[in-house]
Amino acid sequence: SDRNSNKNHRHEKDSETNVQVLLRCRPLSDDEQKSNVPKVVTCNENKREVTVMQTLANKQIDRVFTFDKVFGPKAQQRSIYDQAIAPIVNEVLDGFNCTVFAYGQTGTGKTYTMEGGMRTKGGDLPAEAGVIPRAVRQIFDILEAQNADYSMKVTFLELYNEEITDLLSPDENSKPMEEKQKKPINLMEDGKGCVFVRGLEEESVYSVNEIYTLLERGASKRRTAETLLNKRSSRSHSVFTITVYVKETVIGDEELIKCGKLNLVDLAGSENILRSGAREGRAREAGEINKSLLTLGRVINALVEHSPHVPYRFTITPCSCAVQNLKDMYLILCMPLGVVYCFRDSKLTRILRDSLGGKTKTCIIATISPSTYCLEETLSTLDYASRAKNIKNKPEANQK
Ligand code: ADP
Ligand code: ZZD
Repeated sequence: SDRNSNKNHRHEKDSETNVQVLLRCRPLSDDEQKSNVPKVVTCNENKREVTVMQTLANKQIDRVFTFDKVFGPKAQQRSIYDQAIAPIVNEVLDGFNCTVFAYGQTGTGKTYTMEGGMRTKGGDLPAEAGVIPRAVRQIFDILEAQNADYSMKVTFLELYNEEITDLLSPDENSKPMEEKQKKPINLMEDGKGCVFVRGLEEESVYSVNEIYTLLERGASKRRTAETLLNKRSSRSHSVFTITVYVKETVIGDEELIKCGKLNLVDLAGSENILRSGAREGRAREAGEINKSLLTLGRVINALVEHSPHVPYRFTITPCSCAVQNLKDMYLILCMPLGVVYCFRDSKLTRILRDSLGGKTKTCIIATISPSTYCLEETLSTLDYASRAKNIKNKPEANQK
């Protein structure tokens, strides 16, 4: 019936699009294979289904989930990119803002999917290259084929404990610790409520190799931070943003600049949601978070079913943030992690507000492991990703 009403109200709803949700299951690692770790996940790419085998009270109960696209353990980086991401990048060049999130438990392939394996010598893309280097390549290829008049900027940041690190700022490793001048990075809001990151290195880039060199800087900077604080990457988010400006040739004197932005986000491990609270001796709060999760689930269902009574008035611990309107709901729904981190005032949601407020095309890549030892987290990822399928955005092209 939802479909029908969409058709009948075309004039109102025709620019609405659902958030795209893709599911990727990684293969068992060599070690897991050697020790015969049982697999509990099977993927049917044609039917776009993932089946999880679960044994409850000696009975096998299968759970089946459907997504916009499903990529099994054999799926190559290139095929995921070509099928799911390339169309999004085309939209960026048409002047839309697009955001791709990787969401999932640590070790399931978020970074592998977004960044990929090592860079090789020469300009060619390695087969292991992930979404970021492929998107960079595609954007340049298209602009060059069109002989377009364009300019481009990239930023790359890491968010850890509500603190932003600029992954592109010039290397300060040569200086002793005391002399390292940390440039303050702040979130600022302009008069129109647009959020921008002040103090972030914004590099204008002119070639694929130039961006790859910047990525190298970012990757090594992150590795340095990682050795200083173990396991940082599982608890931090990274956001790589490309902004493209293309000059349109218009008949007559008018000059239009089309602007598109692509955010590629590698979220913190989803397992941090509930465990971190308990581990830090906040078990009581963890219980409250659970309660909030349930309430959040009810809100989502009400929204999805267009129920007249939406129980908006709930609070999220530990930050106690009441969701007051639909826009805020989007922020939280677009990012399941949001239940703990991402409220109106979290930095991640503020940075991405522009992209999550409804005008952006959003794609979530949920990553899972096939191993029986990950079963619980896998089900939680699948549940969240399934719910995210129901979020609607209303993309609008930018024009300057
Ligand atoms: P996460 O970012 O979710 O913590 P990683 O991207 O670091 O996970 O992946 C964990 C390990 O599994 C890495 O060694 C990575 O190379 C490997 N891996 C993940 N996904 C795949 C895949 N689809 N194919 C092959 N190896 C993978
Ligand atoms: N995942 C690798 C980086 C890591 O954690 O080190 S792969 C891609 C996107 C963002 C940052 C780095 C990369 C990456 C890379 C590897 C080594 C040196 C520089 C950059 C990469 C992979 C393939 C093509 C281009 C860049």
